[in-house]
Amino acid sequence: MSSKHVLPCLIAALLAWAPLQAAAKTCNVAIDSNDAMQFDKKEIRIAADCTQVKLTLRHTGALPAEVMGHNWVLTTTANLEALATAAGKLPASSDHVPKGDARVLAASKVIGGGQSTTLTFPTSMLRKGGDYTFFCSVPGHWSMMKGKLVFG
Ligand SMILES: [Cu+2]
Repeated sequence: MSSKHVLPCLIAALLAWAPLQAAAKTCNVAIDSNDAMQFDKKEIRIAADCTQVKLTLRHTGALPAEVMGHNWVLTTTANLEALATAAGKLPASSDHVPKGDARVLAASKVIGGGQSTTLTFPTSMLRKGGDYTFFCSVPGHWSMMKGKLVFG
């Protein structure tokens, strides 16, 4: 091969290789919460090709965080009750999320009426077809504020 063919060959090789790399794709999700201790969604679907989720939690109510604060926590449905119970015993300063707890797959801070918060998490720790539940871990809220997260 002559040297003038080296560069085109190199470019062709790179182009052929590029699609083999997993394309990063951030998927946006929004969920609202309110003064009536409710989320506006019972299910969140994440497409299988999303490598990352950017979730925005809004609080459309007017009550302050100390009275009617909400967060968004993701866990497996199997761990829901134990995690919600443990989180509910934590002080407000912790955002009701136990630090370093492997059962917490993703968690936002607690917000009050008129506020919003965004969190980003990778889908690499989710299994396609796995059974996941999102909930609000503010004490007493999870029985009303929960839903399914479906990946895949
Ligand atoms: Cu709540």
